[in-house]
Amino acid sequence: MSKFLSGFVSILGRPNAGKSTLLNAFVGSKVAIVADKPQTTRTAIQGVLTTPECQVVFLDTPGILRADSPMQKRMMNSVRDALSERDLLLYLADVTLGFGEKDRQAIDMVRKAETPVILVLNKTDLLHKDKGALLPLIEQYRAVHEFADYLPVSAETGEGLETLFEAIQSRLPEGPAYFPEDHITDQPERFIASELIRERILHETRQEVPHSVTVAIDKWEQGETLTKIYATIYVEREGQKGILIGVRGGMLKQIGTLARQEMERLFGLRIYLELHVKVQPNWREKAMFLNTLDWRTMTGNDES
Ligand SMILES: Nc1nc2c(ncn2[C@@H]2O[C@H](COP(=O)(O)OP(=O)(O)OP(=O)(O)O)[C@@H](O)[C@H]2O)c(=O)[nH]1
Ligand SMILES: [Mg+2]
Repeated sequence: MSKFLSGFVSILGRPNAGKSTLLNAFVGSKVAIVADKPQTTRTAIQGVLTTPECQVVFLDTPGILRADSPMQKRMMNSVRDALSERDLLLYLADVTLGFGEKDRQAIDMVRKAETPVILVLNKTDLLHKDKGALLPLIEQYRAVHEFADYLPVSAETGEGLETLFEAIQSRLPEGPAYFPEDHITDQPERFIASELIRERILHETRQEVPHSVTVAIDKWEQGETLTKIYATIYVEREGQKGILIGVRGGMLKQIGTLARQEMERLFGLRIYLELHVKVQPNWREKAMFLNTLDWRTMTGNDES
């Protein structure tokens, strides 16, 4: 009988490359929020995939960038943490974008880990030409680092994911299942709820608003038939508060309804969701608010 395999695999890349989409596709459930805007993921997100032969503990990470703000520094710290003691790294590249200096810098950070890296060429569904068109891009990546493999995929349509998974599995060491087979993430529902609210905001707003938002769950009351969740959305300026509330409260209502429906579907609970918006100038520079970015440092008034 062949031995059970298990390992830790981090998903890295520039912002918006499709890292969280790939994590969700492998896990088969939404564990990380996704948006068509860079800097969606702000902390490391675990997603676990268990098959009869193996268990892969994936870690999705924030997109690699030059950190200018205290918030971005925290994000890059979680990228650095995700580079150590891994069995394998996946570096996602968006094939619709050319290779540039920022890619070189991001790969520089990743290769310092001295761990094998698979180059995952994502969004191939957007290529009009055949995959041969990827060869020059692959050569540019190969020139900066000798990757363990070069695999085209579409995290969105699923094309190529089976081959990628086989490549991952073939590089896993023998090991135990670290989690029960139905475990898909270590994030508490409370944090997922705040992320789902933020995801709705990312989808409904544009320009600087998405980056100026953080969400805190103030209270979580688990009833017999109804769970009541009270959350505050923090923004940096009055104008952003106005945008989020919308005409006669329409925008906030829309965000609340869609976030609640998604929570009900994911958690299998009936939910009452109450949202408030508060202005907190420069929250991105304040430790207390930066703690809301990650459930590991998040605090609240009660336990979920
Ligand atoms: N067409 C297409 N779109 C994709 C694919 N993968 C991801 N996307 C889209 O790309 C955008 C970014 O996806 P995310 O998964 O949030 O990207 P990310 O790398 O996690 O981004 P950050 O968390 O901001 O670093 C979203 O609009 C996704 O729907 C793909 O294979 N094909
Ligand atoms: Mg992401």
